[in-house]
Amino acid sequence: DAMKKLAAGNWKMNGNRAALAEVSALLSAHPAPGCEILLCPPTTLLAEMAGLATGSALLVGGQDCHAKGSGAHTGDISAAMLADAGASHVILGHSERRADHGERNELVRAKAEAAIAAGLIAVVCLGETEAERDAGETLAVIGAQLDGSVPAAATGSQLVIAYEPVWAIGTGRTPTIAQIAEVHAFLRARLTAHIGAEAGKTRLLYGGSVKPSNATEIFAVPDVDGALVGGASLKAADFGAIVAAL
Ligand code: G2H
Repeated sequence: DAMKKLAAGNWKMNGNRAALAEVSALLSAHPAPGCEILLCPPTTLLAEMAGLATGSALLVGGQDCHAKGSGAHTGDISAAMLADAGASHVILGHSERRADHGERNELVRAKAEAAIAAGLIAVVCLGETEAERDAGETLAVIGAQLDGSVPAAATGSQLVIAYEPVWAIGTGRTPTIAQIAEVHAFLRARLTAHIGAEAGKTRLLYGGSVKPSNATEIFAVPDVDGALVGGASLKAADFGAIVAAL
């Protein structure tokens, strides 16, 4: 597997300009040859973080974008604006956006199309709730999310897919290794049905309570090409340890 693994940090609605010191610490401690590191800060910090990351292995991304390129959409940010601020990626369809803002698959797909058109890599998130897992619906739910959220015309490297079981986000609970393996193998096959052999170039990330103590065993799972990390990406020591486990 020649694909570079990816450790992606999602700061969510956390961090201020003082927190950029964590980025400086990360850059000096972990040059990370052979893998990619991505941090997705709040939009207020994006341009300054991108400046710090210039010339390093660190990539910077947004946490959401609008489906349209510009216009009368107060408070929204376009994919082109993220790219202009130095972003290479944008997280889309995170379960917190789906829950807090009612984002449905069709909107996530439209945003992913806009992101790709602006030259960004779309990090599309999906995952089942606890009730859906308990009902045995996990693969049906995430299959439908993938079918609805992923642009049909994407190439493999324009996409990253993040599997984030909703019940594992910020809870300290994670699926078993076998459960992660089952879902990631399913996602690779389902993505192949959409975009063919290109799916072999798409990084499939696991997300949900990834931390230094569980990163090594999660990264060893077949078809896990990295992680989307929330809470543990806020501190350079923790995120650096996860990067080192790639
Ligand atoms: C899942 C993840 C990052 P955490 O949302 O997107 O967050 O690692 O805090 O569970």
